[in-house]
Amino acid sequence: MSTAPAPGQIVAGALAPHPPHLVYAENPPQNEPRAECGWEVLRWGYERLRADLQKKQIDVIIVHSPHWKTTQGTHVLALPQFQGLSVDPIFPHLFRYQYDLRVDVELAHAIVAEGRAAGLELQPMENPKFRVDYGSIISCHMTRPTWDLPIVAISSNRAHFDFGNEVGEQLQVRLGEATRRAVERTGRRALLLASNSLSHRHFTVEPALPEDMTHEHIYHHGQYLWDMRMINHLRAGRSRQALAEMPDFIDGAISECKDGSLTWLLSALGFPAYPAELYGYGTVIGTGNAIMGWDPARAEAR
Ligand code: 2XP
Ligand code: FE2
Repeated sequence: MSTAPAPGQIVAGALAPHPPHLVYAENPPQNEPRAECGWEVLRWGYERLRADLQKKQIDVIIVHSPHWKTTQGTHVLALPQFQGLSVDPIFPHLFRYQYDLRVDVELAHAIVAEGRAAGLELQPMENPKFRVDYGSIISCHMTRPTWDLPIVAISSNRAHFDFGNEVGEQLQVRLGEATRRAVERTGRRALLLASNSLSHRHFTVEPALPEDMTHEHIYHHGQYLWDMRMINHLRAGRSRQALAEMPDFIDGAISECKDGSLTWLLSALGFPAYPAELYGYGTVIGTGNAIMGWDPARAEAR
């Protein structure tokens, strides 16, 4: 059944991690390297997420990425179009991707304005030569490979790193609220993506064939336990408990949540008390990746 949500709301949210390996293994025309296979369980998870999102009317995707790291507050893409070649600095043999994307500039400015009104430091990114980060590109590609929707990309500021996890978390909660207000004010039906992995300890040696799945496995039992703990909270609708444990999770699992994307998403969604859908969990070079979705309409129907 197709749903037609009223304008001015977040129609879905997803935890949409960005290992470049997933795009590599999909072999899309935009990416130069070719793969035989790999990380299927995660890629099938994305397939199921995409199928659920197809049932929704969505005007725009807002993505918050750990790999656009800004030190002077939060930046937001704010020109109508960006194009270029995105090369993963750690995995240039897996990800060399030609991107050409459209931005919802009005919504971008609304996020900047709402964030500033809440006392946050925000800047619109208006340099036409700016190279969009690979985290934003990969999460958007895996969620919506047709690129038929405009996006708004939001940077991760360095507050967790510079001032501590608690300060960083507070800022991301406020940024999430400001994002929600901007969506409501502009009348958009928005899909929000948090681009981060969960546990994040990497292998230090890559196999000769990157997609050789005989090498892929959980790196560390303690990190796995942390991932399961957070996933169980979110699947049970305990997002406030997940938030409460986030500073310890970040340290215990060396988590990419340290860049704030998941906290921003949970805050924008109003800290869901309804269950998240788990579409897939798997490791990529040992890091823990969960693909999860929040559907506010499903929660209302309960
Ligand atoms: O190192 C990172 O942050 C990456 N995005 C690449 C690799 C695997 C992630 O899970
Ligand atoms: Fe990453």
